[in-house]
Amino acid sequence: MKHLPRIVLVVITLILLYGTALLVFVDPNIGLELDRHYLLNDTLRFGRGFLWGAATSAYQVEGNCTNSNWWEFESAVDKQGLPRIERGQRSGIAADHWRRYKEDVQLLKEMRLNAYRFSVEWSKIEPEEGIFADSALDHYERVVDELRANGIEPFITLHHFTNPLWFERKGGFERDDSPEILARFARRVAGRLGPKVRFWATVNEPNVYAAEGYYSGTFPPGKQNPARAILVFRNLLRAHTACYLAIKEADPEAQVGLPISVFIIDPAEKWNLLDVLLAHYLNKAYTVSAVEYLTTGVYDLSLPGIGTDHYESGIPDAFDFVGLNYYSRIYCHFKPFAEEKFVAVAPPLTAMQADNGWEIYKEGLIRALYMISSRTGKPIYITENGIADDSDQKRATFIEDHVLTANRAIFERMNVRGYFYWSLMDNFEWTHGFDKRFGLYAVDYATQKRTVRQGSLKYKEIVMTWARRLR
Ligand code: IFM
Repeated sequence: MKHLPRIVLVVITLILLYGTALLVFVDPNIGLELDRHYLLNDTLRFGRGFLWGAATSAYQVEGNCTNSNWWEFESAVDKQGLPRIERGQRSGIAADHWRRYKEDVQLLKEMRLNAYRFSVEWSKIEPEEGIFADSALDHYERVVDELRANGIEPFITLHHFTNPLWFERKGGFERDDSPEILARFARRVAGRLGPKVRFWATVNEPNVYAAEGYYSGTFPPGKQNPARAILVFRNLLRAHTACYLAIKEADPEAQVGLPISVFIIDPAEKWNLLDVLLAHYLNKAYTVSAVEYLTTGVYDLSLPGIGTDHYESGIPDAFDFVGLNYYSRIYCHFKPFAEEKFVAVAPPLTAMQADNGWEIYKEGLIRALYMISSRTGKPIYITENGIADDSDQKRATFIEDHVLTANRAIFERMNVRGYFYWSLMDNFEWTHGFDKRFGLYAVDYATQKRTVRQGSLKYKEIVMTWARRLR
């Protein structure tokens, strides 16, 4: 009995410590809710130069990227002997965008968009190391000319997940000299297209590339090696800086940035300190580290129990904008006694979901914008945001909610300069093959006919309202 007061004191102290740790590590915006009716009644604040666009990537739409590591990966099997791509699908001619780009530029125009984000396929431009195919560069110049002739701003991604086979075979981004190898390519492309192209995205989603290719092993080269994932992430960030310098050398006026994928990572149980700490560390490693690298030139990654890395480029501030690819959030749960120390938990059954199981969570967009804006203060382009929705029941609301959330972010003084819907048309969604339908336009792969989805017309309506207000 006489020890009771001390025990009570200890318990109270522990509760206070637990509560303080929760408060320190939990994202204060975790419970944020934006009322839809409130967003709908808000004034549109997108400025005159706002870029309204749609995005694609070369491998996913062009077809015949036969010289790429993904082409080879498509015919490989995993450790269980299962095909790497669902149902063993192959990208083949994809959406035949290589041949149909003129028709596709008209799709952008029809949607009243003023920008197009697309990537150039490295394996077509540099099919052998150091040998550049002028015919491929001619092709991309024609695409740029076609866009310009139709009043559409080209926004080029240099590297969107795929590598030429020669580069993959010699070690890809595990190599110390990989940033310079990509920069040589950047120099060549910017030297050719530079005068006609103002916006450049260097390396698409370095965090996804590293995690999928080297942690989960679902992307090529299919490795499951956390230390390699951390190294590859570092080299991709270094590659960004090297490409930034190469492009600026070709055209000092160019606007060069890095598109980062931000999945909001929330704790599966808000009161579980282990989940909260895990979410904190995962967000920091997966996205915040890339944003901080941009501003400071320092790559500091620390995932307790998985790995750490520290690298200083000595070149801070090598970016003009940040690209934000935002789709959804995931919940994480810490499992101290399991072999796999943490797992992603499915969203609550009540949550609206896309066809690929991603929770529809518009508030995550403003949380991601805030995370970037508070750390960089630089312009942000939403370089991807979209939904896999074959039945087209959710697309219109998804687009409206996310665009109006971006509008809200502008009201809150975040420097949002553009919005690109992913994607212009249905395409090869990596390991899902053609099954997931993100497109503003549906593609019938038997005929390659494009048909506008009704839900996409909401996007057109928003852009037209914006244009009318500026008049
Ligand atoms: O299709 C991809 C794209 O290549 C990169 N960002 C996410 C999209 C949807 O999964």
